[in-house]
Amino acid sequence: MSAKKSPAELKGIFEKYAAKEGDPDQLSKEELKQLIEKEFPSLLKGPSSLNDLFQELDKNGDGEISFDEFLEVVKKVAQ
Ligand SMILES: [Ca+2]
Ligand SMILES: [Ca+2]
Repeated sequence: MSAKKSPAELKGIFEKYAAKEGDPDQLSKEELKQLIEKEFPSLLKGPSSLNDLFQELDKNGDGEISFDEFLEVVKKVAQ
């Protein structure tokens, strides 16, 4: 499976999971978990747990992941 996804695909993935609960433009920790497990499972095989990943991604500390913050995941996958 290629980790490379087009910007449109990424936006689609983000929106699909972000819309599950609460703010449809933000990923909660549970939504991020589902997204990572389904779309980027390789991220959880490394040393960082989901909690670490969430805290790292939530740059503004509001407890949710915006699309801009989500793009940091993509950079990690692309490395
Ligand atoms: Ca949400
Ligand atoms: Ca945030």
